[in-house]
Order: sequence, then C-alpha cells, then structure tokens
Amino acid sequence: MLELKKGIDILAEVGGIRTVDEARALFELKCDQENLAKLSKITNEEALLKIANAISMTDPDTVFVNTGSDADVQRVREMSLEKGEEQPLPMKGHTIHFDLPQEQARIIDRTFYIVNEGEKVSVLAKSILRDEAYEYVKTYMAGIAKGKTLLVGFFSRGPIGARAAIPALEITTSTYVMHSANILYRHVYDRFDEEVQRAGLFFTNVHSEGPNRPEDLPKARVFMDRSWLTTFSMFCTYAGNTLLLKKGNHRFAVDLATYYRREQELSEHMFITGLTGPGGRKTFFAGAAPSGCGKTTTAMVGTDFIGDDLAQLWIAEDGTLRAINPEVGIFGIVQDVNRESDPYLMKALREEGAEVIWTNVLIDENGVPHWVGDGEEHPKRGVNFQGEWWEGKTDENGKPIPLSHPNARCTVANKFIGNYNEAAAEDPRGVEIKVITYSGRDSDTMPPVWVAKNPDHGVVIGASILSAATATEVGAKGVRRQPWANEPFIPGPLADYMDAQFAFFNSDKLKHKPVMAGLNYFLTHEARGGGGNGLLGEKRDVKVWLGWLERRAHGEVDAIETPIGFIPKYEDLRELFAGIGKEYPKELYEKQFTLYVDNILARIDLQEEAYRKEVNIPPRLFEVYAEQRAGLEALKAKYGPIVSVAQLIEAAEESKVLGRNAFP
Ligand code: SPV
Ligand code: MN
Repeated sequence: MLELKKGIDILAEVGGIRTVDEARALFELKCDQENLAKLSKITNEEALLKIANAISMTDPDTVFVNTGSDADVQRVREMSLEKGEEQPLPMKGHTIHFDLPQEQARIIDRTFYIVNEGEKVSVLAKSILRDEAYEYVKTYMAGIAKGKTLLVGFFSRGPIGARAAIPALEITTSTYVMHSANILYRHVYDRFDEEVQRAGLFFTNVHSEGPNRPEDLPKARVFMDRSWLTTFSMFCTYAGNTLLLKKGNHRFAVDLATYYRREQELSEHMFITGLTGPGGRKTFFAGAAPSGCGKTTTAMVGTDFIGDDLAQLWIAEDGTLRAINPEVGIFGIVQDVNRESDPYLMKALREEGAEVIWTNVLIDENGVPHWVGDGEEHPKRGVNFQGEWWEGKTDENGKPIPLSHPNARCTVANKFIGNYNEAAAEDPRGVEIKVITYSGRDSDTMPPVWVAKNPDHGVVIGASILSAATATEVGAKGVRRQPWANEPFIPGPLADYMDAQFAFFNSDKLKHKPVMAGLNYFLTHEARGGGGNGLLGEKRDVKVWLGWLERRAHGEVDAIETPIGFIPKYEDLRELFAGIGKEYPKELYEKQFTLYVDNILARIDLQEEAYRKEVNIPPRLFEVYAEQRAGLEALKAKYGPIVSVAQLIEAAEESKVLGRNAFP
C-alpha cells in the first residue's frame, strides 16, 4: 500500500517556506508587478507553498508565471531563442533543440522513486530512501537556478473537468521544457483552484538543467516522490527526464489508479485512436506498446486520432469503458516517419502551419531537419545530436554515427495532425473504448493479431509483452519483459498493478467489456521458414489488423479458437486487405498465423519463471498460463510443434464435437 503525505515533504523542507504569508513575501521579492499579479489569482494554499518552496530552494533571479495566455506562450518561445536552448529554423514556427550527446534518452540508471522505510517498489525499478533523497536535493538543487529565470506553469492532464484529469504544476528553469509543456498540455491557470478541488489533488514538478554541461551528467537525477506527488529533476534536458508532467506524473497516476481508485480507473502507456467502420460508425481503441515499438504509428492509422502515448481510463456510470488523453500533443520518435507510412504526421512536419520543436535530428546547411527513414534525399553534412556531422563520420569506436539519433523526436500539437478528432479528444466524458491492444517487438513468436478469450486472458496478454531494447533508454540492450508496456512507469510491485488490472477488467461495473487483443508487427521471414530478418508485414497492414478488431468488437467476424485466443479467418483478412488495395496471399496468411508452439511455450515458461520470483502475484495469472500450456501441449502431441491454421480449425471443431470448450 502506498501512503500519501508520509515522511518529510522534501520540497518544503529544503525550501523552508511554511506559511502563505511567507510565500507571498517571497513572491514580492522575486516577481515583477506583472508576474506578481498573475500569481495573486491563485488561492490554493498548498499550490502557493509548492511554488514558493521551489523558488526558495532553487533561488532564481526572477520568476515568470506562464498563464497560457497567447502573450505568455509567445514570451516562452522568445525566451527560449534568447537563451539559446532552441534555435530558430527557416520554416515558420520550427525550432531545433539539442540534448547533450550523452543524454539522448531516459536516464534509467539515474531515475529513482523516493520511498519511505519499508515501502516496496517494483523489482524492475530503482528507489532511494527519503532521507538520502532529501540530502541529494538539498545539496544539488539549492541555488541551482541562480542567475536564471524560474518558469511556473499550471496544466491539466486531461480535458478540464474529466473524471480522470489531474492538474499539475511545471516549475523549471528550462525554457525548452516550458515551451514543450505549452505544446503538449492544456493550460488550467484560470481554473486551477477549482480543478484541484474537484480532483482532490495536484502534481508538482521541479526541474533545472543547471549549467547543462556533459561533466554534470553523472550527477543528473530524476526523483519521484510518490508520497508527496512531487518530482525533482536536475542537470539534464531530454524531455523524458525533465518534462515530468509526462512520465513522472504518469507514474503518480499509475499509483493512484492502483492504490486509490482500484476497480475504477487505470493509467496506461497507451495510444487512443478511432477507426471508422461500416456505415460510418466510429470505434475507439486504446493500445499499449513499449517505447519505440510503433505506438505513434498505430495511433496515426486511425481515422480519429486522440493521443499517442498515455491514456487515463475509467468505468463510467453507464458501464462503458472511457478514456482521455492527458496530453494534447506528441513527443514522437521521428525515425522512420515518412510520407508513405505516416502521411498526416509528415504533412505537419514538412509543410508550413504547425509549431514544431525538433530534437536531435540533423539540420542541413539550409536549416532543414533530416532523419533516418524519412524517405527523402539526405544531405552529406550538417549538425546533429553530436555536433558537426558528415557522411561516413565515425565515433571513438569506429562505428558510423547515424544522420540522426534513433530517439530523435518532434514535439507538435495534435491539432496540426490531419486525423486528430479535437472535439472527441476535448470531451470531458472521454471516448468509449471498445478495443484494447497490447503489442511489443517480437520477431519469432506471436501472430500479427489474436483476441483474448476473456478478460483474464486479456490481462495476461498485457502481462506478457516482450520487446527488444529500443533507443528510448540510455544503455538499454537485449530482449526485455515489458509488462503492459507500462513497466518503466509502474512504481509499486507488479503484483499490485496486476491485481488492479484483473479487478478492473473483470468488474461487474464494466458492463461493456472491451475486446482485448495482442498485436505483433515484427514477425520476420526467418522465423517462418523464409530467409533474412525482413518483416513479414509492412506498416500499412496495421490498418487491416485494427480493421479486423473493429469488426470483431461489433460481432461481425467469426474467428478460430486456439489455446492463446481467437485468430482471424483468411477470408475476412483478404477482404480487409483488398480495402487497402493489397493482395493477401493465402501463403502469407499461413506464415503469419501458423502457431509455432515451442516458441509460445518457451515464452510462457520465461514469463512464468519471472513472475514466480515475485511475491503476491495473483494466482489467476498462473492459471491462465497453465490453461494455455495444456492446450498448446495437446496441439503439439497431435500435430507436432508447428500447427497450421487448417489443423487449428480441425482441433477446434473436434473439441466442439466432443462437447467441451475448444481447449482446456
Ligand atoms: C517514451 O519513451 O515512452 C516516450 C518519451 O514517450 S519519454 O518522455 O522519454 O517517456
Ligand atoms: Mn511513451
């Protein structure tokens, strides 16, 4: 269990401001008349104390209050150019920001949850005791803003008034971080006090990049104080480490859903997107994928894009599953974004009209950004994440330096993306989710799409996501378990989170149960008897997998029952492929949906072994694995380790004749 407001409030302790009078006196000292007037509209005492303590702790020369007004938003843009955190590019509204070459992704080795004695965190996460964190913050954040302006912004993580929306403060010396927040989040300055009352709490984020030199990076830290819903970030600039409105506050939201809103809410690392089906109906999906596994691309495939990274879900009074996007923009990986696979995003990035902050791409001599996989001609030289770059340049180990970093990103508001459904995204009632998907980066085991038999099996699909390492974390390598693709952001024990998942999806209050499905775009020819590690599918096939799930959610397509769940019939897929102008040979279908039983069994063993090491894992997980294993072994006994779709159909028919469930 997690206890809020337990132990010392580090920010208050280091800041030393105890009363609102003291807070106001400090504001007088640090703010000019204009900013003082802006702050005077905020009356929530807790928020005033947080802001005052952040000022007192970091000791800036001045304070800028960002109300979200056009003038304030503009001022932040200008400050960032004046300060040099961003450089302007020739395309109107575009800028470039570079993070230090050594900090191109989340610094997971320097990221900690602040815990009280005896509190448990996920075995996959790092934690630091409250007293030690207090010492660290006091040593390194006291006075860190000297000579700088501290910016204070008031944001809402979600449409204002939505049940799962939570207000948050972003306090930073970085103009780039505040500029990014202006693009990615909704402002709530005008209604901050009201929203804090409604939500019952707010999050606080304090950051300073300090001198922003490579030599300071070893002491960079990201601390998340779970008890006080406050983050501290220092000596770094990459948005994943600094704009903690995003993944810092997401982690707090996961805690709240798990410990305080069990069977009511979930907080997930998921895109939200809608697909238009027959008759023009709209069906909304929420889908989890680990960082760097095509989550943004999947979201963009929809006709009604809502969000690409985070989802707050809840069970509404009417028994439907609803979701909101806490954000209003994307901080998206640009590698492999091109006209063919991501036309909407590409248009926003390449044509005038959108405001874009580019990070860690290559800027050519004409000030044009380029990246790996953009499908365009590449310049021979330019400036990128490690400085001057020319084709063939190598690093100190003799390895070629890519044109752009694989985690290079673009920050852009969703409203500039052609398929964004702003009205639905801003609706405080959320959108109704009918399909939940889980995907990873799996080259040899699972088929492109399969549907869970029931909510328990659905939860187990989420628990069993696996992914090859991606460039989104500094130093990551190998293949990793990625429970719910949310594992990097689950603060408490996985057992608690899993229990909350079972409780949520099995809840009697959830009258309209979503289809829960697995997706895998990464099967290779090699893994299915062919040659080379080329993929069996391509990006545009995603439309078909989602299309099939859309039909399934409306009960319009039949499916083949297997031990792992339901898989599509060939004819249905062929028709959907025809809809995207593509032939779908039966042979390819066979490759994609033949079950490689030994691979799946090995996968189950791996997951089970890992989960057996943890305490309090809900027994239901092991029961589901046991059911699947028994079914797979029965198949293997009869057909051998590679089971064709025809054999799967035969086996399913046979068990129907015998009058039992298709598989145990
Ligand atoms: C991710 O890596 O999952 C992101 C970017 O969405 S970050 O802000 O680094 O988390
Ligand atoms: Mn993400």
